[in-house]
Amino acid sequence: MFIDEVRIRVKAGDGGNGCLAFRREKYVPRGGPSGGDGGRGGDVVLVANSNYNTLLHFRFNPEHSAERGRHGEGSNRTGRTGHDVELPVPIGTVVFDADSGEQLVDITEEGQRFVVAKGGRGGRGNARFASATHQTPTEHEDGRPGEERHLRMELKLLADVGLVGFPNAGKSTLISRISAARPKIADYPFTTLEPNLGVVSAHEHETYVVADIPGLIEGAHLGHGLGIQFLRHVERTRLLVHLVDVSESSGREPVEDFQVILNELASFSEELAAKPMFVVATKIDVAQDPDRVEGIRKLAEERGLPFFEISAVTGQGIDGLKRAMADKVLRSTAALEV
Ligand SMILES: Nc1nc2c(ncn2[C@@H]2O[C@H](COP(=O)(O)OP(=O)(O)OP(=O)(O)O)[C@@H](O)[C@H]2O)c(=O)[nH]1
Ligand SMILES: [Mg+2]
Repeated sequence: MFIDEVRIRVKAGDGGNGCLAFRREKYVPRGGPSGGDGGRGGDVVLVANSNYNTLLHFRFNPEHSAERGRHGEGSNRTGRTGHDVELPVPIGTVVFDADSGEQLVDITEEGQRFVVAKGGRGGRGNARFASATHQTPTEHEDGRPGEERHLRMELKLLADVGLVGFPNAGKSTLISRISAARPKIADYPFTTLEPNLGVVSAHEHETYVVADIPGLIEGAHLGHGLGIQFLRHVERTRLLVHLVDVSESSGREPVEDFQVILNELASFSEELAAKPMFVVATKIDVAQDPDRVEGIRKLAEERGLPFFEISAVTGQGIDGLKRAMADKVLRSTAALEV
């Protein structure tokens, strides 16, 4: 199962208590105060780690606490600091406080560290309360509790290309043609219930990642259908590939389909609406009416969007599309690095 959101509880270590003690030595009738401070509790720290691609490892392990600080001891011994707990998270994880809804951090770089729960301070031992006029202090503090938090973590898939379109447009078929991904394909809407990721090899060792998401329908931004909850997955892609079924079997007008999806994207977020887009007419092998293809081609041209015709059955246009996607995402990577 594809996991992209988890809830966990984190608890930092409590501080150790300060100690109440007095020196007792032979031949020293009244030793001074000697209670040491408690140690600080360990922190819970999120650490970005690119070896992780999902939040799956939290699913079965949703509670994490750091070690408490040790109590202070006599002879002015300070308690040991509690060990921190480090939780590896994939790059692209966004972390929220589940109770307040506040966004705490966006994990974007390898090695990035973020303390989600701070260990409690150790309490002071009685030795710290001594002064010239207060030579036998009995005050000593308890350690402070470590922070406790409920977190909601969200992973936006870091795909380079997002496939969007109506249900049944042929998105899963395309990803299975160009990558090793083998999603379920069937001749009915909403076959895909969760996003699929496929790695496509381009030239030499270069690769890019394509995300196939469930189909979108009119009113998706209002919660109709399935695809909308997955649009956030494609928010960070560099390119949207918009598949439009031009065969008669769709029972709809390609030009209308195209507009509906554009509206849904724009209603979801400006960011999505502004993304570079390819327009792809699918199932060209069974398209009888050339006007259906021309209509959508014209629309793409008017908007300055590259246009492709493909058939996953005959293979027509697939290589060309694959190369164009590679050029687009690999070139825009270079542009970002400049
Ligand atoms: N003739 C023909 N059929 C195709 C082509 N591409 C996909 N299909 C068929 O169209 C149907 C839907 O394909 P899918 O790839 O499951 O469509 P999808 O866009 O992933 O659909 P959802 O997951 O429901 O959103 C399947 O029966 C495919 O075999 C094509 O190029 N030509
Ligand atoms: Mg599908």
